[in-house]
Amino acid sequence: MSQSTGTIASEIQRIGEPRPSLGGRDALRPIAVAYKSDPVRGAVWHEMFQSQLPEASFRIWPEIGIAEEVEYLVAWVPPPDLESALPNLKVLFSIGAGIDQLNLDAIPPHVKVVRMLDPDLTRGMVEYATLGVLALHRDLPHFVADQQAGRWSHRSLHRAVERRVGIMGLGILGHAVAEALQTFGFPLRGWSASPKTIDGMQTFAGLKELGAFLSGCDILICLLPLTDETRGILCRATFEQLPMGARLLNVGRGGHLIEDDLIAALASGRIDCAILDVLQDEPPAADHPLLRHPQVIVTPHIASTTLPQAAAQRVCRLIERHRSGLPMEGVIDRRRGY
Ligand code: NDP
Ligand code: OXD
Repeated sequence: MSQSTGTIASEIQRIGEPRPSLGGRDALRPIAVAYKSDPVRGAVWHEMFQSQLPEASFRIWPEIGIAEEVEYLVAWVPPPDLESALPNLKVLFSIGAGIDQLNLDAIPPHVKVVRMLDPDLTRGMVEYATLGVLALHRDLPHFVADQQAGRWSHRSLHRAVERRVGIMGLGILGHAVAEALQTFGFPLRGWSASPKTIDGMQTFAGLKELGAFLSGCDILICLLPLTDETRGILCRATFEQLPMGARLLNVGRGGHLIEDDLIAALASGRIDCAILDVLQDEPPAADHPLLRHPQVIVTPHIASTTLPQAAAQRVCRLIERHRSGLPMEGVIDRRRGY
């Protein structure tokens, strides 16, 4: 399967590239990097910086020393008063692949925002999405419910070639998931913002083609970023355009799904069963109706994650590129919001 834009392969290649030499004025300037996230993972980041970018002073929040020196921030969520807290910030590295947790309006326009692209994160998502699609295809949510109720009941087997799988979001993750699913023989289709040509996959783009896309999804996977355009996209109107008894895998964000609409669609049979890795509120309340729903399997936002070693190594290489005036991969487009 090939795509017109370079994705994972080019990412892996770039991480392995030799370190660019730091030239010009920047070579002499000390590098101060602040880290504001889980401190246990932060200790691993610190060690990696010591070995990978020893010239950098790595500071774990809130012990960041002289704030004016900090030009790079690694964070899941930056401080709300970012502009005054780090007045000389140049780059904000998000620890996540998604950046919907950031308030872009509060980040000064000259600060570049870079999301996490990581081959291990992609591999993790491929594993989870494959697991989820096979589980939905083979009726696992029903068998789990049967077991819990002490029932032993058979269901008829469907061939993968009879189960059409549709992926919303054909970015780094959606494309990698499509490649993996192709080996099982599922007919694949995908939907993105801009038109794409991908071997072995029927593609659709934009709201105009959403209905045509949905009408052929027996299993729908959501791998979209959460933006103003995609918030609440998994709603009644969307479910009504799916074939009756379709199945849903949400590995995007909880904000994509209108949870009450899913509960209604499960009750009406419009949606047969679902696997959700993300929910509106994380963690959800203990009595959240989807947690105990017999047609739903929920996992606690673990589909994939970045290992701190690889993430830190990646950020070291990106800082070197930035200081050498080279472009960095993963810089988000603020206008699009992803
Ligand atoms: P990318 O930015 O590489 O890809 C996003 C894709 O979504 C692109 O194909 C884009 O279209 C498409 N898209 C965006 N907006 C729209 C829209 N309005 N209509 C149609 N298509 C749209 O993202 P990734 O693949 O790296 O990641 C996707 C998401 O996965 C993340 O944003 C995050 O929310 C989620 N995620 C979840 C994890 C988990 O553990 N559950 C872990 C990591 C990520 P186009 O190509 O035309 O731009
Ligand atoms: C991410 C996530 O976006 O963990 O990286 O969901």
